[in-house]
Amino acid sequence: MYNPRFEKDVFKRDVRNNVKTLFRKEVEEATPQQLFQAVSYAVKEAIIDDWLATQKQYEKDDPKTVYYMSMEFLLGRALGNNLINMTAYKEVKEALEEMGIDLNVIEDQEPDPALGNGGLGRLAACFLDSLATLGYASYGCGIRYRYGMFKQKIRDGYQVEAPDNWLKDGNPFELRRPEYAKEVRFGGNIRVEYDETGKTHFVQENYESVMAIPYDYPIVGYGNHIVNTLRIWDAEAIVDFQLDSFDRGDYHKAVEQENLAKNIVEVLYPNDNHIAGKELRLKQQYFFVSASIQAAITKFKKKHGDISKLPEKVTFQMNDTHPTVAVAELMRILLDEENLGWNEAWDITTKCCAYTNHTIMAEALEKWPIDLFSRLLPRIYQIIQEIDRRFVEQVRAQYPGNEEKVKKMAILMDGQVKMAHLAIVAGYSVNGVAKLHTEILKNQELKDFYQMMPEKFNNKTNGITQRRFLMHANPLLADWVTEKLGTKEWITDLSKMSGLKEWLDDEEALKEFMTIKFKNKERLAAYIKEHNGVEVDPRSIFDVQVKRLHEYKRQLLNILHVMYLYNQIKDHPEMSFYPKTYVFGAKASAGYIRAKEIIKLINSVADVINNDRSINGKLKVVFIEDYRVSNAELIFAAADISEQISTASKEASGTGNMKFMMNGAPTLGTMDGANVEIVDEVGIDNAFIFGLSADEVINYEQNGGYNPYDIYNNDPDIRRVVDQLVDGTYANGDKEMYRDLYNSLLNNQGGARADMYFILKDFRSYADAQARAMEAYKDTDKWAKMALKNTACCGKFSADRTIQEYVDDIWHLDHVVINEDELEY
Ligand code: AZC
Repeated sequence: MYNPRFEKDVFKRDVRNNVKTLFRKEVEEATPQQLFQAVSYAVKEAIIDDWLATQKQYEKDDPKTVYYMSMEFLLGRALGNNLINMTAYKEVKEALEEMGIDLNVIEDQEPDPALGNGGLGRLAACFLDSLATLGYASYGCGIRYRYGMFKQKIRDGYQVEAPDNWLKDGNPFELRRPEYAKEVRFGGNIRVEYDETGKTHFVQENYESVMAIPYDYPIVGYGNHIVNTLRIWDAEAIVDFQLDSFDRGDYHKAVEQENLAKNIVEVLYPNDNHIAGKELRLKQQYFFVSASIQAAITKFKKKHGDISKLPEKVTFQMNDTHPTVAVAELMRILLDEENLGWNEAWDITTKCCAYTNHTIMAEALEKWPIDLFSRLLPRIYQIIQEIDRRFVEQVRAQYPGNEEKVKKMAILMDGQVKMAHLAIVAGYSVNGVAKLHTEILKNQELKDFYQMMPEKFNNKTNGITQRRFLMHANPLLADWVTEKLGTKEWITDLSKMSGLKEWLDDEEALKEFMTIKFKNKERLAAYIKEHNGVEVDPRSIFDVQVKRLHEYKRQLLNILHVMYLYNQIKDHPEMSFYPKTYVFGAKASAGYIRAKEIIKLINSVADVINNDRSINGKLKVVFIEDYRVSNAELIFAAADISEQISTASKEASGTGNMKFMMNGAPTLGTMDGANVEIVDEVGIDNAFIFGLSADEVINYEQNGGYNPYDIYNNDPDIRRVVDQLVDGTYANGDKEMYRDLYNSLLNNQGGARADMYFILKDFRSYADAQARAMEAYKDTDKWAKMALKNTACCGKFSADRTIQEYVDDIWHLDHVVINEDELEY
């Protein structure tokens, strides 16, 4: 792909100029951060050309557009990724080298835009990348949080949260677009008016409002000149600081509006798979949803006029239930502003909205107290009441006399607004994110809805973008793949990776593959040395679990097993043991106490083991501070083993599992989420599978669980590690520090079953899988083959494949092409 701005001399001149105009300095005097800014603005100029060209093309082709509505976009750094997708990475790297600048150092100056928690937010970012790369018109719609995901510090083994002031040096890639601002209203009351024709009008009065100001963020497609837009909204007060309003005593109101605006976009809620249930969160939801839908309708009407045609040109995908108020907001606009009748409005809405479910964890299902909801969103609540009334009528018609059904399925029930029910009732598509997950939705969690409207349900197994997680994260492997395949096609068609299977029996190729892994392990070891002060041996097995900290993900199982291994090594110093480095990375949501105890335990175990000279460095444990997209890229590339050990049925899909696989790390995991499909692709012999199946787990759950004492009493090794939680071994003699973890494994506590995530139940089987993995690693050739097989079989897990399925089955978007010859640079 050609862009004249990346010609070396032009680019170098631009960087020099930027350093001058931005900082009044010469390149030689500029700080790395200033150079990052200067380079980014030079790249942005190139992007803007394509951004304009894309808008022009869309204007001409008038393609159907998807609005991907999400509270979270976990983008990760932009500079490197933009260069890759502009196919200019290598040229720019060289140009900068000629100026004495190291691109890697410059990239490290960029703060991670961490506008998301974990899987759901990162998936949204991958999807935008794929949409642009495949040439589909799309907007990401979200919130421009002033503070993204907190920065994690580890102090004395404990997690400490620090604010993430990611915007403090400015954000070179974004564009503020005040001309597209929209007003969003909260609270007040609804007055009913009748006009001369007798038509009813609903007028919101005594409300508070804020101005939503969009910031546009370019989403660069790979090598196709397409640049889509992520539109994230900032809030500003609507204050007319006119003296007369002070006189009228409105000063107070002005200050309130100022505060409302400031609070709404202040911070991302750091909960993953868990709701906080705070009023401010609902405000955030309605704020960005209302602004985004208003903007979409304005845009549509400017071109089309006839609102009934909306479903032909627009579709709203709701990323989990967080943006589900979209349904009612669209109804509000159609009813109150476009003056459509209910049936017409409903017909349009139910052809425009679709819903993705990302979890079956009960604590993540959004339900809002009706009093809070109706106070904050009075008109929206009225509309939901009417949707609910009509839906309940339908349920009664279909299941006469079955009030149980009504209770289970109503949107408004027990004083709550059930957002998932709203999404399913109004959506034309409901999808899960991996085969197993979708089956569980259909047969367990959403069974009643599936029975009533089976046609809505479908599966879209998640994927990841190879542009970031292979090309950018692992340039050595990316180049090797291109060389071995003899083509770069894999960059936009990951199924091409299967061509690597030809090299599975080629000793030379396997050696090269493992040498690359080794270099990546050295790179990570250097990072660990710098950030943790711990020396790890790149020749040891890097066994990695990085993801949000959650009990269902079972980091506790992993660390208990490390404690068990340590006991074994101490008891049998002579036993054959391949040196292992266990790497953890995880943020706990700030209020999740047990998750924080697990972090502390991991660090305590690390402390004891890493400082025990008697084991000769056979075992190391590292907790990587502040796990985030940028260091994840280093970690995936360096992993030997991918730990995906959630309690079966709990992890909807997982996407980290795919990133490891792509980078040649076999999965050690349960048959959960997308692990099942990974095993399908790579073959059961190229993974280490253990533990209860989803059916078994569900079966236990439906029958009151199991008794962990049966295991504790009969397995001395397990009993020993569990007891070590309360004998002071890892707490300087303090027997209480981990008492809660101990109790969680053995005793029922209030509503929670003992060992509700089946850690002890799966322990033996996990230890076996660990032992099998170690045995396999000892056979270097066999291991190399297994690792390469994983990379070769990752084709299915590209987000490009996922997005194409969304397009074919749900969105029906039109493919857009930009003809390079027609570009006027
Ligand atoms: C996550 C799921 O836990 C994870 O399994 C999945 O891969 C990911 O979504 C993307 O689909 N869910 C969340 O991050 N959060 C919520 C509320 O589900």
